Amino acid sequence: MADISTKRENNPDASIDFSPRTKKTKVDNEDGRGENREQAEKNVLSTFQTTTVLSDSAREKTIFVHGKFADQNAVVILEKTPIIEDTLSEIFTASTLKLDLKNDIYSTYRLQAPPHLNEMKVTVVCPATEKHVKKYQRQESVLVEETPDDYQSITLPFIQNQSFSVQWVYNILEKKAESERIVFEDPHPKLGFVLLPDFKWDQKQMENLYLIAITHQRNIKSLRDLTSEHLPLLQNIFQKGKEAILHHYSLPASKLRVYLHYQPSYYHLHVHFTKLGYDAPGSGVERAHLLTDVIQNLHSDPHYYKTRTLSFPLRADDGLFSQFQQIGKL
Ligand code: M7G
Repeated sequence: MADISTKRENNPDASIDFSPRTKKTKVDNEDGRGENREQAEKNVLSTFQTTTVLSDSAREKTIFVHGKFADQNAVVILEKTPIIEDTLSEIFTASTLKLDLKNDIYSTYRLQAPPHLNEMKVTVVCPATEKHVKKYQRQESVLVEETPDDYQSITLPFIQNQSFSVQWVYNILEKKAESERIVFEDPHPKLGFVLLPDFKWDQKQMENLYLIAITHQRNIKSLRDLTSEHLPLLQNIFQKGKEAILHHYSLPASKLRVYLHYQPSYYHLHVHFTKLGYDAPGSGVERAHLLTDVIQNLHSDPHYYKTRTLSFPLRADDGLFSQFQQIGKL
């Protein structure tokens, strides 16, 4: 879960002070390095004032809420966590149960599990920009076909001006945040990367395993920037990322979906590792590019991603949408 201490480091200018409600504890990394981590003591959400529900899903058991902490805009995401097999016997024995209906061989109940088996994952973005609010709002998308010229004249200037801050990425690379969560690191400045759990994954069960590999190189924005020159980097991420996941989680490469997003939300090259079979947000063909395909394409054409038309979904409230609309593409 993305804890609030991480958020605070991502937003060093944030004027909301969570610190009086937190305490420092000493935690040891696997390599024995001591490190301070802040643990939430009190419920910081108690001061959250809801403005609107941006989206929700009964199926996914999530709700995305826009609101405020004092005068700061925030997005709070609540997600009911999956039921873990290991906890079943405790759920069966230690819960209270109320019968809803009984009909022939069928009966339904409402169960109240002990609090520790009834957790929700909470993600807080504070202060949230207007772009964050839009990101989490339910919206229809349309598919855009972006030529290399469109990229140069429309997309590139747009993302140079208006993309999300990647400060959280630099915090990870510089060990200012989430250092205790790092699963593997190759420190090489050109070929290296940091592999760690994505903040969408609570790491409680393998079914929705989700890690990201973030490159140490800072000048590669996205798939569009990749050429055959980056093949050693991509192969290194693929090989060592798979090995680290096998070693750490005993999950073989054949159970992994390894891909890049185009367009990403954050323009610093990173690779997604998710468990095959988990319907991860953004794993559809309109946005996800398998790393194996990317490597092969760059082998057959060193400038493949510089010269191809690339499709991606765009939401109607995305600033880029109106730019493509102006040139008659949408
Ligand atoms: P993306 O393809 O740029 O955008 O992926 P997306 O969010 O639209 O998929 C960025 C990935 O980084 C996503 O899977 C996010 O869940 C993840 N992510 C974003 N933030 C702000 C953090 C963070 O602070 N920590 C970690 N560990 N992961 C993050």
